[in-house]
Amino acid sequence: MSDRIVSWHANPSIPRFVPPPGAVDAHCHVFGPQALFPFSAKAKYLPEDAGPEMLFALRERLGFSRNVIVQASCHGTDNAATLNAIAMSDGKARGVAVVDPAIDHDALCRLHDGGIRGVRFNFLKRLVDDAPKEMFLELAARLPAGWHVVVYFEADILAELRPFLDAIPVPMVIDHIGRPDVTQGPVGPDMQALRALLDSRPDVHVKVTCPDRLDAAGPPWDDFVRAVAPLVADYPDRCLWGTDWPHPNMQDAIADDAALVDMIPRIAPTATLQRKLLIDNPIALYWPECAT
Ligand code: 0GY
Repeated sequence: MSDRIVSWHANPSIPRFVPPPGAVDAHCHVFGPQALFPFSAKAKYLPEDAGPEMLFALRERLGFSRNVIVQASCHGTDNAATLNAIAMSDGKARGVAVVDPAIDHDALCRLHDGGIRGVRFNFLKRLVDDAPKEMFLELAARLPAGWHVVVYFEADILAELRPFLDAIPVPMVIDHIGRPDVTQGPVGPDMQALRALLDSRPDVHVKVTCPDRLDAAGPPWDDFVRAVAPLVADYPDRCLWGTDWPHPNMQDAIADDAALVDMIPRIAPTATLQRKLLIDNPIALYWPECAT
């Protein structure tokens, strides 16, 4: 593989929007540092280091209180970098792991002790070699109590995935809105299919993240706002928000993280919606012992 990639803004601005105290960035990653935590031999991209100190400095700069660190595909199923970041966070981070579906109970318990509260099932072919549905379901049925499953897929395979998703026996979080075509607007086929999934059971949540990935028109990402604000209004208890820092694979359209934060009041215009999106909903999934 060639040169290591930088996919994040070197010097993000200060956002205009001030998150409420206690706000959670519920989707971010760490890369390495590689000297301590080598990338997977199966990694589909090779990033520069973006370690915990950088993540926590960004958290402070953007006005957030906690992070949910999602194991990035470049680290494969070795969660050491994610666990290291959680351990360095003074209790301000928890995580989502990517595991070999054959993982045993003791290893799951060790992940729990390290702050992991879910596993991610990734169906993007450009990121992972295989996604064994039967093995994922077997694993989902024996996750530690209180854990959930995070699923990453693109809208064009949602119909095909529905039997699998419907069979997941624990709460589920959909990454990046299930990657709809936001130019279809709030009631296009992609959003209708996602809403049908949300309507099918009460324990499906959705990350309303990544305008930079999903809205090819670029800032100010108006198509994203048009498609997503109604979803937040209609499912206020099911939505989560995150920066997606350090924005894997986004090196050709690097967003200022402050501009991403300033999207929050455009998709969640009231203080009540913002509190649910940034505090109540992520706290219930990742720090349930702190839920009020
Ligand atoms: C994201 C999205 C991407 C990458 C990963 O684990 C990953 O490498 O999730 C992507 O390339 O779409 O959530 O960061």
